[in-house]
Amino acid sequence: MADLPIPIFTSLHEIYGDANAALSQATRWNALLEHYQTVFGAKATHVARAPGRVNLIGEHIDYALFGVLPTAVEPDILIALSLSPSPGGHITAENQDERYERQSFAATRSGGKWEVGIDTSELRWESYVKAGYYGVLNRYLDTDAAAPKSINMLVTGSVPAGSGLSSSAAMVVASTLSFLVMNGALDRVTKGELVRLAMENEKRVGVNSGGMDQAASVISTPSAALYITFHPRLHSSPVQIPSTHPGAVFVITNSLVVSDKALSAKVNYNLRVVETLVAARVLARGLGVSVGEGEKVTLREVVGRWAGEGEGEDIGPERLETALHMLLGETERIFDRAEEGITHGEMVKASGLAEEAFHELYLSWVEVEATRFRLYARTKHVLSEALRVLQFRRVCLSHSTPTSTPQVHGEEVLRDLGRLMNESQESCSKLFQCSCRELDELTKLAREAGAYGSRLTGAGWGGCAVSLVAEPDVPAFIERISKSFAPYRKLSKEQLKEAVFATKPSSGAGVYVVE
Ligand code: NG1
Ligand code: MG
Repeated sequence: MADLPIPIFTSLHEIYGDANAALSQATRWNALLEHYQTVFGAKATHVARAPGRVNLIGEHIDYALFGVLPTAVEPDILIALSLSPSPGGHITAENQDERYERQSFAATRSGGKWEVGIDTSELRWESYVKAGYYGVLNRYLDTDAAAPKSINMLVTGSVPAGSGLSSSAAMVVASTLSFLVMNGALDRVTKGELVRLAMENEKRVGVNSGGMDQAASVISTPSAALYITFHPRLHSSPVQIPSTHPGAVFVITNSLVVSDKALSAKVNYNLRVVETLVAARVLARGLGVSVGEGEKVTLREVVGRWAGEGEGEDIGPERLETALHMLLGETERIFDRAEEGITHGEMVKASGLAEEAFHELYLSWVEVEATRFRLYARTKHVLSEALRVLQFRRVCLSHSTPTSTPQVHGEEVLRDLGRLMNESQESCSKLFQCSCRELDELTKLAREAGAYGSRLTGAGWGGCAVSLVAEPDVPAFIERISKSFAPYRKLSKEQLKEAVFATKPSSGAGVYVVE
């Protein structure tokens, strides 16, 4: 799937998967195109679209290179575009959301590179646009070439920011696509390359994320979720959610706590990235798996090497599952299990590296802030969560055709999937500490409202939960949760619809050509 070209869309039906969804989106698209003409006095020629995603299971394990199971959702970022007649590679970016001011900028050449002036000291909306620009300029345009094209852009988004539905990745993917298409470079890029480019681009805004969001936003199709693996290279395969009886639906509920991941990265996201990387080295040491002195090995690689995986090889889901089962026991022996975590000094010692080498490898490229490091708990989460992804996938695959699922088993399948989701929430909350009070409460209330399973989705520390609900129960579920979760009681009907909604998988990113 990663080798495919970027789709060029000519109808909304192709994008949203069915006629009803296309119809309900058409108003928004038309409003965007009309607004574009009012703002820029010319018609948009293209619209770059990138969807948000919901991760069904597999949280905070993509940067440890374990497989995850997300699907793109209908909410998306749209960027209407046309070339501007002004010379000099001038970009004007306007956002339909009035909180975000109009921005103008141009690329400059310095030391054989293009620069666009991304300000990472604060979270600015245009940084995501600039991040896309930076990557396209430096990868696809020669520094000695004539100036890049001048472009007018109008952005609109229906992915709530800071909600764990990956608005940031959708922004970066959409902006990367915009600059590719307007500079005539779209046909030089495959889906896989767009994922890699968008990953690099997003890192420029300050979060050392894995590749799940960009891959889900780019590679998804309306027909299935994706099992995405990153080791030894990016790979994805569709996973059909079982067509049980009753049918299953994933419902998103927003905790309404906004998590400013980029701003608090040094005490949460980036700290977890460092903790899991150091944990991989400690685990390798305890298992007698060899790791190069300056190698930033990941947990997935350590597990693979321990299980006899060759260089560039993938042992596959079955052998990986067995290895994870066995290793979960080993962690008790290898790690210091102190509840409160270990100190910096103890962590360096456990790594087997000298202080200076440790600093260079794990701390010199990232800013983190902590007095204690919980390597044991983080490892336990990552390995058990990786195992749950494989189990979730296995349940789906063994019930993927209606004929292979006798109707009486429908409930059992949903119970199995739900249980894995609940265990994931428990692990995120207790071991990885990426939940928050509101998400713990919301997922508990979701189960009480009839969900088979409920868990936070995305980075956590706020944002959304995803719940597995039997299709006929969805209206009753929404009704109950809107009464029981206190913050929902003060929302208007419209606001509630944005905070709680059933998701449909949608197609991945692409460019719509305005006729
Ligand atoms: P969110 O917070 O939804 O953007 C982040 C990371 C993912 C992944 C998840 C946790 C970014 C762009 N994405 O997702 O790569 O690590 O957290 O599973 O930061
Ligand atoms: Mg994000």
